[in-house]
Order: sequence, then structure tokens, then C-alpha cells
Amino acid sequence: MVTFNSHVKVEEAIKDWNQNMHTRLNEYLDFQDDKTEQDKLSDAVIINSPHIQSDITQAQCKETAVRIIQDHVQVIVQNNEIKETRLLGKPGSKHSIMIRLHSYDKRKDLIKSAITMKNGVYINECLTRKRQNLLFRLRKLKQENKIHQCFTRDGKILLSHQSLTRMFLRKGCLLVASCNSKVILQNAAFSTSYKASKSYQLVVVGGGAGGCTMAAKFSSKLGKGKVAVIEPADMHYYQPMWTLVGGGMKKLEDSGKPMSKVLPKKADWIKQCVVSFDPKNNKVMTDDGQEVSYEYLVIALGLQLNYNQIKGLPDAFSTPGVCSNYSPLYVKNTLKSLENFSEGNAVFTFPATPVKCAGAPQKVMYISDEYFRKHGKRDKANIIYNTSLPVIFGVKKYADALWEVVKERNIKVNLRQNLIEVKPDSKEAVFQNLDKPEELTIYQYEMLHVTPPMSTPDVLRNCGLLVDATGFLNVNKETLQHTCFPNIFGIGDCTNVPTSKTAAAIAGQCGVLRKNLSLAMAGKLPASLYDGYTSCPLVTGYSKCIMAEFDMNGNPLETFPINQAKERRLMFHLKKDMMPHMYWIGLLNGYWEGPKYLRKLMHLGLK
Ligand code: FAD
Ligand code: UQ1
Repeated sequence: MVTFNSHVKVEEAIKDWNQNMHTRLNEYLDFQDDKTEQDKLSDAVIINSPHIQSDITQAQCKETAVRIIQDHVQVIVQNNEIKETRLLGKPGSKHSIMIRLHSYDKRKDLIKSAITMKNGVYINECLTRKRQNLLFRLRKLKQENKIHQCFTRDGKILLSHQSLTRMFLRKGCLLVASCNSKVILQNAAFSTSYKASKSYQLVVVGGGAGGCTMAAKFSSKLGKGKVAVIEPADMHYYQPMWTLVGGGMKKLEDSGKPMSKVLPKKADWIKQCVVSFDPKNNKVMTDDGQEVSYEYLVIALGLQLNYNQIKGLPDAFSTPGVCSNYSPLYVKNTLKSLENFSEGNAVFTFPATPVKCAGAPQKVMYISDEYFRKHGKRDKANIIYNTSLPVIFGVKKYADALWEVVKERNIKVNLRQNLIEVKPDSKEAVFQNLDKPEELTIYQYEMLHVTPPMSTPDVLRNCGLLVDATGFLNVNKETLQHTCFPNIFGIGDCTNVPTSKTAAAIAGQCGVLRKNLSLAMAGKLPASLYDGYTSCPLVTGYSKCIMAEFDMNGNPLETFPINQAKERRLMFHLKKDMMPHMYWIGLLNGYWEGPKYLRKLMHLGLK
């Protein structure tokens, strides 16, 4: 049983949420005193991070905070934006840094970005000791699944419990009103948490490749004020460029643009995280407590990177040789690892989950191979590809070509090997044999490129009404319409469409979705069918590329009337120089719907 003062039992109180609880909490927080104390902390946040050294001094505190925020939370904080920084914790022990900021928006951005990044850096609001205590107890209840969610906003503690009844505070008494509770502990009083609802004809959740594309198409069709995009990120990244960033062919800065510049002007941008779905009532909830209602919903949440499922990560990314092209936080480590490589094993991994761009885990390896050759260290490098899959690539035509490439370049491929731990102190990577789980193999590494385990974002995975048993959005693989809710559609990586997850697949899907959503809006049944088109430009060096294009049954579906399984310079330039324009200008503005018609033209209408 959890108690947060001598006579109040939180667990019990949560169960029988009533007037008594309200009074007791007011008593506990000592209302006015606590409010005054909390108000004094309204400009402060607390940073907890493994990157704060135990021997840090107060004098180094500001510089450390700014660096951690920039490197790991990807927010730039200038010195003049900071009022004060203070080191918390005892000397020699684990520290936190308190930082007071002039701007309320910057403070909000920091908290939100740290949540989105999910990389071990925690930035939270600064609370009074009493509120901290209460939050600690509530988080325990959350861990025990006794409440659904609890978090803080502007010093208030918000909590929700799906089976509780919503309560309203009216003249000091709590009234039971309807289902789906969300109550705020606000200055020691409860009130409903939701702001006035917003309502749109179409809501798009996620403003990445799929979401931005669909918002562009429908906001231009339906006009201003009809479409909203819910997306928390400041930057929109063209992720396919990260393969080239890792190899030093492009800069990370070239791969991103501010979200405000890419989302369509005619759509309303709600810069929040979706925290829950209510598909039966056509609503989604955001982390600032808004309810957003829709007539139609497009879900385009992409994939969540779960580095933390590998023991030792993400911390090991701050040690030499450990890199990952999959995150803007760690992609710069790849070139550094190549530059610093002297001799030893260069190990490349593929996890035991679905991933986006299934070719990217090995593209980085071919680029590394050529880098080592160019810099005279290839004979010192032992290149190893440890993949969880039973094959090198899922489509036979391209798998055959890749086996030739690895043979020719003396690259060792080990199938069914899954990375489970990184030990940066001894520079060891531990792999499990997926066919004999008791068999672990340790590889010494000089360079380790990690492709993380991935899943759909928690908010989607936890919504049983929307997902299948694997946690992916349950849509009809041809019409992209949800299998249970006809006003919900999905696009891109978060769906369970059984094709390889790429931006090229989104190009293939967005035309189908445009037609089917328009039909649904006109009260008709979906009629357009997705063929599963996807493409993976398998970059095999600094000037070569195998342009894999195939459907959801693993049959090649090539655009050009030449054998695309061959490494070609032309395809490399298509990938490096043409694709970014096709993405930023064509796809995101809603014009590019994949190479279907180009393919027909190239094959004289025969394919
Ligand atoms: P994303 O573009 O990832 O967008 C998802 C959006 O949802 C994000 O903006 C995110 O902030 C937002 N979001 C997440 N949680 C929430 C929430 N709770 N509330 C609101 N919004 C939320 N594809 C190719 O076609 N060719 C390639 O060569 C290629 N190479 C690649 C190389 C690498 C290294 C990587 C990482 C990817 C590559 N891809 C490639 C894959 C391609 O980038 C993805 O398939 C594509 O971006 C998926 O688009 P999406 O819209 O499904 O997801
Ligand atoms: C594509 O359409 C696309 O979307 C813009 C990509 O994403 C970056 C791709 O990588 C590829 C290969 C395609 C397919 C287009 C052609 C012309 C083969």
C-alpha cells in the first residue's frame, strides 16, 4: 500500500476518488504555501543525464547543461537565455542540474524534446518537495498499472485512469460525470484537464514523410482550417540522407528543415504529442490536455527506435567506435569511427524486429569498406555483418547480387545473430544466436554500427483497438483503411502493410490513400489498391548503387528497362542527387506518387 502522508492512502484514494480525497490532498499540500513555493519554481527545469560527470563543479554546470541539451536533446540554448544554473546532489554522487530559463516556450521545448528523443536524458519540471513526493507515488502506481498515466504541466500534476469516471470540480466538490477520467491536481485542487476541444474534418497524426504528404494533399483540396497535423518535432528530417551523412558524403544539417517550413500552410499545426486515441469517439488527446476531434484520421506515426533494449545503450554512443546511422544524435559518430579506425573488427548489426529501410544496416558497411580501402586500412579491418535475419536481403534477386558483393569484398556475414549487449569498457559486443538462444558470442570491436530494435510508438502500440498482435496499425494492406474503423487510415512505417518500410513505399501508398480517403469522404467504398511497391537504393560504396524495387510479395518491380540488381553509378546519382529533391519538393508537397507511370512508360506499358 502506498501512502503519501500519515493518513492518506493514494492507492485507495485513486480507487474511490471522492470528495474526501480532494479535501485530504488539499490538506496534504497545505494549499496556499505549496502554491506560492511552486510559483517560484515556474521557470526552472531539472536535467538528469548519464552525461553529467560525478566530479563536475558548480562552475562547469552551465556549460555542461548547454552541451547535453544541444547534443542529446537537439535544442540550442544560448547563454543569454539562461537565468541561472545550479548543481544538485552530493559531491561524488549522481548529479542533476537545475536550469532557470527566461523563455517559457524554450522550457516547454526542452521537456518535450527530451521525451521525444528517449535517449536517457530526462528533463522535468521543477516541483516542490511535496509535489515531487506525490508524483513519485503516482508513478509507482503507474508502474503497477493502477493508473493509466501521470505527468506534470506548469507545476500541475495530471493523471488519468481509463476505468475511472471523469470528475469535475464545481464549487469545491467532485461530481462524477462521464467515462474516461483525466483530472488535474492544480494548486492542490482538482479540475478537468482537457482544454476546449478542437475539431477538424481530417486530423493527421505525425508530420513525417507520410503525414506531411497526406496533409499537403488534403489541405489543398479541403481548404484552410479543415486539416490539422499533430506533430511535436521542431525539425523534419529526410532520413534516407543519413546513410550518406554517415559516410561523409552529406552533412547532417543538409538532411533537416524546420517543421514549420515543411508542413502545409493551409493545415493547422498542433505542435504536441498525441498521448492517447479514442477511436470510438473520434478523438485524440495531446500531451497539453487538448482533445482533438476528427471526422477522418490518418495515422502516420513512423517507428520508435528502442536503443535502450540493448544493454549498455544508448550510453555507449558516447564512447569511441559506437555509431548508428538511424538517429540524428548518433549518425555523426559513424564518420568519426571511420576516421579513427586503426585496426580490428568493424561490426554491423541488424536487429530482431521490423526496421525501416532494411537495406540501410548494410549500406553503411559497404561505404565503410570503401572508406577503409581509400584510406589504406582495409587490410587491417575485419568487416563482419551480424544479422538477426536468416537471409542477407528479403528479395532473392537482390540477395543473390549482395552475396556476390560481400564475397568479392571479403565481408563475413553471420545469420541469426542478434546484438543484446554493448560493453564499451572492454569494447565488446554480445550477440545471441536466435536459433540456439543459450549460445552467446562476444565480438571485440573497433567500430560497431548499431541498427536498433524498432516498434511502433508506445502511444499506438498501447491502443489495443487500433493495432494487431504485433503492435502495428491494423489496416487493409491494399486499401490502407483501418480494419475496424472505416474513418481511420494509415500510411508508412507504423502500419502492418507487409512491405519493406521506406519513403519510396510511402510514395507508392500516398496516391492510393488520396483516392480512398476522398471516396470515404464522399460516402463511397475505397476502390484504389496498393500493390506493395517499395524501393531500397542499396548504396554499395561512394559511387555505386543497386536500385532494388519490389512489391509486397518480394517480386521485383523495376522502373528502368535495365537489370537493377547490378551496381551502377547512375543509380547512385539518382539516390544522392535526385532523390532529395523528389522528396522535399515532390513527395512532401503532395505531387510525387511513386514511379508507377514512369515504369509503364519505360516498359512501353507492359509492366
Ligand atoms: P516518419 O517519417 O519517421 O515520421 C513519423 C512522425 O511521427 C515523426 O515526425 C514523429 O515526430 C511523429 N511522431 C512520433 N510520435 C508521435 C506522437 N506521439 N504524436 C505525434 N507525432 C508523433 N527510405 C527510402 O525510401 N529510401 C532510402 O534510401 C531510405 N534510407 C533510409 C536510411 C536510414 C538510415 C533511415 C533511418 C531511413 C531510411 N528510409 C529510406 C526510410 C524512410 O526514412 C522511412 O520509411 C520514412 O521516413 C517513414 O515515414 P513515416 O511517415 O512512416 O515516419
Ligand atoms: C522514391 O520514390 C522515393 O521517395 C521519394 C525514395 O525515397 C527517398 C526512394 O529512395 C526511391 C528509390 C524512390 C523510387 C523512385 C525511383 C525513380 C526509382
